[in-house]
Amino acid sequence: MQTRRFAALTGLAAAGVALGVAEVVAILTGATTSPLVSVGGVVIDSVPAKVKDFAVAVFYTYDKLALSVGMLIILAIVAALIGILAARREIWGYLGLGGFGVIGIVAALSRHNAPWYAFVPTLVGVLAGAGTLRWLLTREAGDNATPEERRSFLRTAGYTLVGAVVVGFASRWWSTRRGVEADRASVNLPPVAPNSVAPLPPSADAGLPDLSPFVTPNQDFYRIDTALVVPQLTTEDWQLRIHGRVDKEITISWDELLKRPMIERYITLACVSNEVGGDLISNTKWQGVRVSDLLDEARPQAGADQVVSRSIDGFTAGTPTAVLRDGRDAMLAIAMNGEPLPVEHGFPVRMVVPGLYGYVSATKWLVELELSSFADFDAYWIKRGWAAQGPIKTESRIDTPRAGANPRAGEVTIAGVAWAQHRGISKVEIQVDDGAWQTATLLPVPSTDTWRQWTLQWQATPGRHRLTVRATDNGGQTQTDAVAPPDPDGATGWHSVNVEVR
Ligand SMILES: Nc1nc2c(c(=O)[nH]1)N[C@H]1C(S)=C(S)[C@@H](COP(=O)(O)O)O[C@H]1N2
Ligand SMILES: [Mo]
Repeated sequence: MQTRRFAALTGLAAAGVALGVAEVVAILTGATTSPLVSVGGVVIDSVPAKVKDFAVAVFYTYDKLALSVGMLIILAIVAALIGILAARREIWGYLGLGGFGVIGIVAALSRHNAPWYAFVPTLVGVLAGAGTLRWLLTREAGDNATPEERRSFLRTAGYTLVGAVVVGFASRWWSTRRGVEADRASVNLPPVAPNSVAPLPPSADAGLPDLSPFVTPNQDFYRIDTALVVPQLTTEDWQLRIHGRVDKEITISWDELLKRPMIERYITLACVSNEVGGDLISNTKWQGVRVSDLLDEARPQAGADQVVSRSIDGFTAGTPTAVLRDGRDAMLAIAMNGEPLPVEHGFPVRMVVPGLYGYVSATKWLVELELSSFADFDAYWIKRGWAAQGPIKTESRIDTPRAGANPRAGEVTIAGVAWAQHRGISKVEIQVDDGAWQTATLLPVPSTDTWRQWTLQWQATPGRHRLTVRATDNGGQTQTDAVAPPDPDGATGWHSVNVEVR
């Protein structure tokens, strides 16, 4: 029994060294070639959409953290088994490590834009792991080992394992902080022309506790993406290629992008996965360059009805060319709230299109715009069954009082947000229990491209009450009460909260 535990520890230490060394080599040769990151990426891209919805539902946006932890647990179990097998017959240990290696190498080489040397980190890691296995097997304390020999082995193997894990995590952390964060800190945002500065009506925000602020602070902005580790793209390495069905292919660098006329706009971004009443929606002041200016230069050809925006990590979104050229402020954004884009929100450049869900428009770590057609190409989520067209649906949410709150009887402020990006909100109504719909007060907005706060004073009477909200957009469409799930093109229904007035 004791012996078996030692054997398991040997396996763990060997696998730990393999992965730790692979991490270090990957950081030196290009961080995405790491076996852990590439296998995780393959898993994310191949899990069925339903499983992913489930993961997001259970782990919220920590789904990728959950995946990493799950992968490490599975790896640890397999590594321990390899150690136990290796104690029986050494060759089994090397075969096991080799099997790991093959999976890591195939995954690394299959990733988008993988360099030819993507196999190197895994290969070096597996060799280091095999060496560690050999070395520990010779020291592994057998059944007739003395207590001192056992302790000595435990120390050696334990330190090896802990050392490998620490080195692996430290190098990953170091590469993130040093490279792209330093680059981001050194960005000087160019000024925005005075007539392009977004106006913000001073009273756009009621400033109520529990009511989502009109402008979401960057650190609170919702985050959704398929990236297991955030792509590390510096401004120096960044370039955008506009190609495909265009008369003139264009490639621009970061410096060239910054020389272009800059606009600033408040635009509310929403995720198609947002449930009724959910919080996968945020609003910020974006700074960037108009997409239409760049498209005009590239001159899309007839029939190129889809612009495929592609991220450095291979993610794609498909946006109607017509929408990008219809005069709305679709932008290549470089800043949120006056700061360079946070790395997890797409540094250095992402796309933002007023009125469309993120999955068909808001590509982060953007490096390509390819003119194509909807008939010819399905973007990332379309291949997985979501709708090719993703206009944001008219929706509204009650932020205060919160569900389950116990306000005092008397005057209670009901407040929340409503959105119908690019159409605008014209009316919000509240229903208490089965009463008549009451019209809420709408706060001013800078444009039709943002959400809109609303408030209503309610004379609350003691007891349980259900509050329901519905919005109407400027096109006269009232939010439907028909309940639909997010899949395939956005959830619908009315948001209700139950409260008990004291
Ligand atoms: N590169 C990349 N860009 C992406 C995604 C992604 O997975 N990868 N997800 C999209 C989706 S589904 C949404 S809702 C928005 C979310 O942007 P945020 O994380 O800045 O809120 O990014 C979009 N851009
Ligand atoms: Mo999304």
